[in-house]
Amino acid sequence: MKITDAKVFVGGPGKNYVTLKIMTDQGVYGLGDATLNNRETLPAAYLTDYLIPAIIGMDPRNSEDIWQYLYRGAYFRKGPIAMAAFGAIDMALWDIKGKLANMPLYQLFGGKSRKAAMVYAHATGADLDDLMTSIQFYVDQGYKAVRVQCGIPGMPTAGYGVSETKGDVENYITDFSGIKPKVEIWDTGRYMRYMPDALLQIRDRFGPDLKILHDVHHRLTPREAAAFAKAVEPVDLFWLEDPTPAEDQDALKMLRQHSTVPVAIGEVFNSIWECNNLIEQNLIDFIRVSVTYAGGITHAKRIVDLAGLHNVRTGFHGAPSHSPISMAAQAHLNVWAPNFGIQEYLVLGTPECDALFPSDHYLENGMFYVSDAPGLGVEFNEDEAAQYSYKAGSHPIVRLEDGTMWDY
Ligand code: GCO
Ligand code: MG
Repeated sequence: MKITDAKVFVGGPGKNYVTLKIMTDQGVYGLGDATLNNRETLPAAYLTDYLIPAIIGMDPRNSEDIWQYLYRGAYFRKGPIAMAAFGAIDMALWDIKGKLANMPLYQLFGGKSRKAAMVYAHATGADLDDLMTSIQFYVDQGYKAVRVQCGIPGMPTAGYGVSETKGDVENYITDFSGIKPKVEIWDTGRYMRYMPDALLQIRDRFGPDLKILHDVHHRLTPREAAAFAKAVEPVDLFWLEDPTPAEDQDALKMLRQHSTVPVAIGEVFNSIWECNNLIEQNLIDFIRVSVTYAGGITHAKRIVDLAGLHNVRTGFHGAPSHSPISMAAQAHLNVWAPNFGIQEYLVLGTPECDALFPSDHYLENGMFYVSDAPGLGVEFNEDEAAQYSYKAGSHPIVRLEDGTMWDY
């Protein structure tokens, strides 16, 4: 069996999904996602210029060897661009394998460990009142877990995950349009003084059962993160996400010494070599990599297994930038993984997105049910894809009030 050709498509409804389709001499094809949010053209070029020509003629069933070929063969390896490109190929090869076996991928991993995967939604509010409305909106739909972000009084701009506009509380997504980044202004003091009590009010309003998550988006120093974690302890958070920029991994020790708040990190990681110390030293509770940025199913599964040895659970990244293809790959891992924790999931189920990526995966009462179709269980409609093309966009950048650059 041989890979005969592969194509890359960039575009989608409101998103630049980078979709890879690998064809074989037996008519079976596989799909992969290489969407690297706001740098989408780069993994697409990596695939088209370097990787696709190299894999043509290979046996697609040898997904492990092909992964090693891509990774070890690159010499200058790792990094989100390369790993997203490797990841798309890897997903597509697993998709082919599942179709050949006539089995959904979770069966190839070891079958189902649970009937469905708990997901969390993004609640947001320009202020706390607004946020309460947003949380209620998701609770009413049966969600068991909600990430909560709200505007901070006196903060010069809205803050991470928060709309400037009051009432914009359902499926709010940061505006990434335009190639020149917008500037947001951040004030740590105001955030630290306001947010712990706001979180407590949320707990009081919604009771003990709701799983409450909060994302700091890398904005605190190690000492501030430790103080914040200590302050939010009575809230009983499901997790505190990205309290610090995680390059300085030893910094997490300070947080651990002061608090037992569960910590989730890893959405910007792309290899097991960024996760292993945090996992092995029990500095985190949830690992947040995604199959897209972390080299596909082959590599992400390795991270999941390492995490399992140390009682670290999964909490795969599921920002709207991930296409239904990688979300499907994660859905298969989620029903299998013995150490599954939770899945981030934003309902983008617009008719346009469903038409581009038809599938039988579905969400009900805050639980994600995986399709039993062979492989990933997602289709890609090329006729639909023809109407979309790349649209330039960028993450906002963050500065302090005096102009100092900060982490987005
Ligand atoms: C999350 C993340 C995202 C990122 C986005 C950047 O927890 O979902 O923080 O919202 O900001 O993926 O591209
Ligand atoms: Mg995050």
